[in-house]
Amino acid sequence: MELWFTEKQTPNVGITCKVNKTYHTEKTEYQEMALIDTEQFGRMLVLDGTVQTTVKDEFVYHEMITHVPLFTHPNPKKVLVVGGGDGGAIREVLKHPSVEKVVLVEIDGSVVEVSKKYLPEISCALEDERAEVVIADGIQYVRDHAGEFDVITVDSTDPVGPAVGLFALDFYKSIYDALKEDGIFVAQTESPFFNDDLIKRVYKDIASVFPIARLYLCAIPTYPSGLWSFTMGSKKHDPLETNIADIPELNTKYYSGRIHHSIFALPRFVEDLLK
Ligand code: AG3
Repeated sequence: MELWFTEKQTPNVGITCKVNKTYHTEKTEYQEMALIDTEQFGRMLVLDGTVQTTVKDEFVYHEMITHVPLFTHPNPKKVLVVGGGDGGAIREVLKHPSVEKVVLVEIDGSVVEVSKKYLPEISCALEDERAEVVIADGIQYVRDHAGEFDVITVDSTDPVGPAVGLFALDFYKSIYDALKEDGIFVAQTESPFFNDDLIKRVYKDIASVFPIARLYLCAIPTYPSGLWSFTMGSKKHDPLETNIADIPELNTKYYSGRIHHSIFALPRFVEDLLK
């Protein structure tokens, strides 16, 4: 018998994947979680019915949420990842030799445990000695750590349920305060096709808090519409001024020095959202 999983990305569109095996399902304190093996994308983490990451395409998201801010900053030493309990962002952050410490603050300890068990290629760096995993509310953690970080990335779920507060103006203000004087912040900000109102609002809020606000795009096949956005707020360093000749080759599959500038060239309809 064939089994298929569908994420209803909007009330009218879905992505459907053939399932080879269900490794784990759980109702955690915060959400419903499933870890399945799909024929097309390999093992997949699903939270509240939405695809979080898959073994086949996770590299795009995790490289792009980390290397863009980390190479915009001249010397990132202390990094915070809010959310991202699968550890993929941490793995990429730790490719930077300048990084002395990366803190992961994830609200749902079960996501970390299941990722360690079933997604070793994504979660491997959670055990690194430069990584600290804190199971706590990211909003409170950020409030309690003023002036500490060079880079903060917000690797959240969609802006529903536990993640709503991670897309709020007040949160961006406390992120600003948690950064050092030349700190940089990036958040995942959904699809310009399906979440245009959110992108408009978030960009406006981030631009009201940070002197430099930039949005960039990449292609992620398992996320709604396949075109995904990240929004950066920076106190001092502009990613458009990064000297890309200085960017070394890391072991990456999507990010490169060439792409560091090109991702900020936006399609007209996305440019219009930022006006
Ligand atoms: N966090 C962003 C997932 C958003 C996907 N949305 C959806 N499928 N509706 C990904 C976590 C990876 N570390």
